[in-house]
Amino acid sequence: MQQAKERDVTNVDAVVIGAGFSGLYMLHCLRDRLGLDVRGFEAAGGVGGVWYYNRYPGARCDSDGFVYCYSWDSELLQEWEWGGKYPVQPELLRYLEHVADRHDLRRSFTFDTRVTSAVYDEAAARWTVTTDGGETLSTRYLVTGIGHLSIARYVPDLPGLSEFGGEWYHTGSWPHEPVDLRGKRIGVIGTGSSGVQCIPVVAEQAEHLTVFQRTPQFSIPARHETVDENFWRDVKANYDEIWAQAKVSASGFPWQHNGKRALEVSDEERRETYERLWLHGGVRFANGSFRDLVSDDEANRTVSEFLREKIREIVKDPVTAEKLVPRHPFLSRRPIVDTNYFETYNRDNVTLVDIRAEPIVTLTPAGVRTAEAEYPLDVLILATGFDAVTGPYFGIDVRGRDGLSLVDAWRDGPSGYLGLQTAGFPNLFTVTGPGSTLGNLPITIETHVEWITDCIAHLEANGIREMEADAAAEREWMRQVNEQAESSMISRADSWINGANIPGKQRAYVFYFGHFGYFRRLCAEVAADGYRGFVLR
Ligand code: N01
Repeated sequence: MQQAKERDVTNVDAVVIGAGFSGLYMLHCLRDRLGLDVRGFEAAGGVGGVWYYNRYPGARCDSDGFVYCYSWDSELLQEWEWGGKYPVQPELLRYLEHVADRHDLRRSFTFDTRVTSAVYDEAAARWTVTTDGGETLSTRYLVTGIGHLSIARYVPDLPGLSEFGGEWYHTGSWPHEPVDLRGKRIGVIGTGSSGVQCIPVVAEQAEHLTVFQRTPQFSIPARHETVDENFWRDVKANYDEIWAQAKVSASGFPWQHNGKRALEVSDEERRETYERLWLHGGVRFANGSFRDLVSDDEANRTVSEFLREKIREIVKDPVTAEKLVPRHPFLSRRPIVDTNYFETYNRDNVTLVDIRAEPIVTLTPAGVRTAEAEYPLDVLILATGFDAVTGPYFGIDVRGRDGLSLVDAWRDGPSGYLGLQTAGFPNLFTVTGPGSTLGNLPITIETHVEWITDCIAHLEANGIREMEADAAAEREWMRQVNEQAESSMISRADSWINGANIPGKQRAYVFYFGHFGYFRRLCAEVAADGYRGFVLR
């Protein structure tokens, strides 16, 4: 499609930022389904989003692979062969690269190019978008597909880091060339999903691994062996039903909780339920048992205690086991799925340092010095997470109506109406933006991408120039987001989910922790009701 150029400004219908799960599908929908003139920009050298950057040893998804993919390409669902229950990063990257090639998406993206600013021109009802490649575009619609944890990796202010004589890496921007860890003394700081995934793999290669843990975590074994050829045959034969179930489920997976409260059944039945799901493994343990684990303290205590016991059973040294037992409730942080995580602490070449009891004083040229000892290291791995949500958004200088900057608009915390738009920024759509659900992400992303596609088709067909969230509707939605979070376990712990992982960051609930199926239905109803809660002019 020919793009109009005026005085070095390229005019297009839509700009999509990001080439991960969100951006790839968004671009496909706008370009190939609506026939719009669309340009995509991606800061990385290729497609993949988080799967482009997170190449650390052991990186894999923690949603079951058979539903951690697009549902919209039914032929691909039949053709694609996942290597296992929870696909590894190279496989996920290959999948997204394959999707990009299969739908000829790369030609519409400019890679290695970051969008630096987006300024709304009210008179023209258009966005002026500039990139670090020196390009300026004028577009009617701007859509962000930048995720929550894309590139804003968090490196804590560790005293002496610049003095450290070895190599150090952050899991979220792992080098593309292999890092040889064999025979080396390695340290890992951080035991979130990234740390828990990489620690067992690193332990197998290291001469010695020292894990510096601030907060112990619950983690569920993946149990890769529970899927076999029959499982895959079954999945492929039943995909329609699988997606239908996932779309009405609580968190985007094709199963429901069992409908019961944890304390309404006998101790035996409760124990048997947890044991069965523990043997099944993976996220189903978190969202496939009793319905009140996330909302009721007493119910939650039963599952948290079950998991604490499992850690004590697996880890042979009782002192190490006790250090690994979390005090916060299960589900107050995002659930983690592991492959041999707790078992790793039974290895002779692994040491666990509880840095709350023995704080890190400084890094030295030779390693890490704590209040009690010196730990010599050749390599330090920081699995210390991300400046979530605001990190990726504030990396772009976004200015809406009356020059309002996104940084100012979100001074009290990120905000959005159904995660789709935020007041003051017309024709800016945010795929899984603030106020969206967080569960099995590909299906949440599809929900948003398809909604935005239908919405833009509606605006085009009806000659509507501008659309934005109504400020009052957005406030009311964020009130519900907060209320839901406050009444759930997620309010009982600090983490990236409420901004508490970054010192000095405004704490805020950004995600809707209610029922995913309800959220999908609500989005559809709002659209059917003439885009209730949005201003169209
Ligand atoms: O980051 P995190 P992550 N000194 O913020 C510790 C997704 N994900 O990259 O708990 C010492 O969870 C911090 O300690 P504490 C997934 O949604 C998905 O692991 O704050 N330690 C914590 O242990 C996940 O939830 C996959 O006390 C410090 C760790 O660093 C999200 O990404 C794979 C510290 C950070 O954990 C983030 O996970 C990986 C300091 N100064 C990630 N600062 C999939 O499989 C921080 N820590 C899809």
